Amino acid sequence: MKRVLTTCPYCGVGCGFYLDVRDGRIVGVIPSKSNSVSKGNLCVKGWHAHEPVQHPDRLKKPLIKENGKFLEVSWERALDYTAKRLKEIKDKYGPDSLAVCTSARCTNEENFVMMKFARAVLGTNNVDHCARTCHVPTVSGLNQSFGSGASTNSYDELPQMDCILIIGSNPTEAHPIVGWRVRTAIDNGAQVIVCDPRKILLAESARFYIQHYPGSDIALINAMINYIVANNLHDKEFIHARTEGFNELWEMVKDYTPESVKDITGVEPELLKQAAKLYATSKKSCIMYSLGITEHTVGTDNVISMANLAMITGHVGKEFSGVYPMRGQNNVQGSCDMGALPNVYSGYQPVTDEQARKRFETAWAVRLPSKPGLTLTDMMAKAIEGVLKCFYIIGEDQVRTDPNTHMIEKALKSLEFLVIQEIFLSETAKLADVILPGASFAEKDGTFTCAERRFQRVRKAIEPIAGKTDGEIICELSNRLGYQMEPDPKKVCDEMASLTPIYAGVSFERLEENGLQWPVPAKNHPGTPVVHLGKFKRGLGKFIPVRHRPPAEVPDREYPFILSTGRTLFHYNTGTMTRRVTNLLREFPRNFVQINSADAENLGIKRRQKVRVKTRRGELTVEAEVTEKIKKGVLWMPFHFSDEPTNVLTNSAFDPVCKIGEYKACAASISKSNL
Ligand SMILES: Nc1nc2c(c(=O)[nH]1)N[C@H]1C(S)=C(S)[C@@H](COP(=O)(O)OP(=O)(O)OC[C@H]3O[C@@H](n4cnc5c(=O)[nH]c(N)nc54)[C@H](O)[C@@H]3O)O[C@H]1N2
Ligand SMILES: Nc1nc2c(c(=O)[nH]1)N[C@H]1C(S)=C(S)[C@@H](COP(=O)(O)OP(=O)(O)OC[C@H]3O[C@@H](n4cnc5c(=O)[nH]c(N)nc54)[C@H](O)[C@@H]3O)O[C@H]1N2
Ligand code: SF4
Ligand SMILES: [Mo]
Repeated sequence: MKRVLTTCPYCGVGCGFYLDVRDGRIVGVIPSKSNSVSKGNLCVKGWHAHEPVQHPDRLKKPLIKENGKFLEVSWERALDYTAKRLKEIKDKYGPDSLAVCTSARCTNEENFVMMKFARAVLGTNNVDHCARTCHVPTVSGLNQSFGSGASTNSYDELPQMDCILIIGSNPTEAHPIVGWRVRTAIDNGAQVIVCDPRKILLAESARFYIQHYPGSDIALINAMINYIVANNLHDKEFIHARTEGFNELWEMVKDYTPESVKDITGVEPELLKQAAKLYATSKKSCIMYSLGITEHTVGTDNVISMANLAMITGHVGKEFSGVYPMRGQNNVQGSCDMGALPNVYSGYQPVTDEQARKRFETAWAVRLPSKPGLTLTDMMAKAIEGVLKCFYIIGEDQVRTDPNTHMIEKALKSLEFLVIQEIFLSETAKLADVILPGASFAEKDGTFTCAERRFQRVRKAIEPIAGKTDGEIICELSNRLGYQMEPDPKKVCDEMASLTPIYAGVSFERLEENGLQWPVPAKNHPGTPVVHLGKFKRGLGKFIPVRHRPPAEVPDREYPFILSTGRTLFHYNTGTMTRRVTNLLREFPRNFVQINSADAENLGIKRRQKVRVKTRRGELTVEAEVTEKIKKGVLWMPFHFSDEPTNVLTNSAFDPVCKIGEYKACAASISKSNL
């Protein structure tokens, strides 16, 4: 028997475990006690992480669509055909008629290779990935405030905090092992403030639970800042020494008193004041936020208001403080870091920066495009317009996960050529012209970077089930297009480090034990658990005044509810993997909608009754979960169920700065269904 130490392929926490391999098959998962992130713990998804890997539904052969039907073909034929079509489209319409989407489920090395493929081989900066639907406001927001768009502090500090403000984040379900750290903090005496339209599990043990309306976070935070400054609870010394723009912020938040925002937020002023006071006056306070903050048309501004609150109280730029954006996918931090974004190379070096571009051009011996590419959001729009002709997508199921499914299907059907590299036949894969079967985390070497900026090793336990890793597939296509690329993960990691100053000290050898937290600017640098110590990355931290703006769609007579969406503990995103694990499927076999008991009573809706949820974009019949836990006037649904796809309902209105869709608030109606 072989025991292979690796990193969990699901959420951004980054737990470590061993895969037990017997006769070429993985037979079990054993938590790693020495892993500094998980310390011997795993959540239920981690414990079952090997099951989807060997599921009979795995794609094992390349497929080409002919006359509407998929035919199994050899690798040679699939790769030759794909390379030929990519070249034809590039020659006919130019490089910017092609786009690639990388995968936050894949390794850093695969993301680096894919962004290199887009830029150096296809000749376009049209490269993006699911951060666009997730934490891209964190990158655009924190970057403006602090100069760097990642978590400021580390998981290990959490158990010693005095106060944790959790806003729009549900760690016990979405980041369970971080949720466990928060519980440890509570056991150690920390006071928790939860701000969430749903009474999540941690709200039960919170000192203050604020149940505000979805989409009212800026008003809520501005009113907290107002109360803190008006009552002289701000950190004047920190503001003076380390920030700029305080007067502008204060001028603006003067309008946001706890009393004046009550109608917008639905929160009693006294509760808001007490919570603000607790956060401001606790010695070791931090903020933890996630998609309740980012997935809005005001996502970037929401994130900026997190930074404003942290800086006004001096709770950032030191140990036991900070802003924790809980990054979602196992490697979404890494995909961003590797430059799988339309405007930057690895390490957030702008494609418009001539020096950076020259460095990559020299290393890669090609001319690179200098104009930033399209975001995922714009790619879909350009496909519908007929400008984008070809899309090569790795490990992402946009048909189920992008907002407004009908529009996404229309976009993908408008393309001349769609290539999907997947491990399962996802809904998006069904629309492909070619499907290239990729390899799961258990079949490859590489690294993932978790939400505390930690690079960790991923190690191969079994041979790729379909014969090739994702990195190998990309490189074989590249070679066919006349540009030699090397898939060996170790060499790719070295190349990445040599081109990226903030990861210059990263190498496979140095990641053996417990990984490394970036920045790691040199081979002898120990990594950085806390960033912005003494000085922000941008110099002075910047207060940016942001005003409340309502969601793109607000309730009206026809659609009187606010619909929000998100996650449950047992399933992961589209559920392509977790719905193939019997124990997980048993917990939640189908979709549902949460509705407040009083609203349900008014509409005569009973527990588990079938209801019809409708928005301007579509409708869905699901079971009702009648509960006290959700705010009156709000509905909530998960999006894990392919057969009952929640995103036919959601709104694709987007944040103008970073183009994230508004998954967390749209107008909806609900009624009893006679189905
Ligand atoms: N089990 C499981 N874990 C996962 C995932 C999964 O699918 N399943 N997905 C991973 C990914 S990709 C991500 S990005 C993370 C996401 O992790 P989270 O962001 O923590 O998960 P969500 O359930 O999307 O949303 C968090 C909370 O936001 C609240 N919320 C909704 N609207 C608002 C609002 O307007 N304001 C505020 N303040 N709160 C609001 C919701 O009620 C919910 O409790 O989870 C990761 N981990
Ligand atoms: N309504 C609603 N919709 C949402 C959200 C929400 O809160 N509400 N959240 C959004 C967020 S935060 C995110 S991150 C997106 C996630 O959206 P997606 O990234 O589309 O969701 P995943 O289920 O993670 O899908 C990834 C796909 O990758 C495949 N895969 C896994 N590992 C590998 C691999 O190693 N190689 C290859 N080639 N393929 C692999 C899986 O089979 C799966 O089909 O969903 C977004 N959609
Ligand atoms: S908390 Fe996240 S990383 Fe850890 S075992 Fe669960 S899904 Fe995997
Ligand atoms: Mo995400």
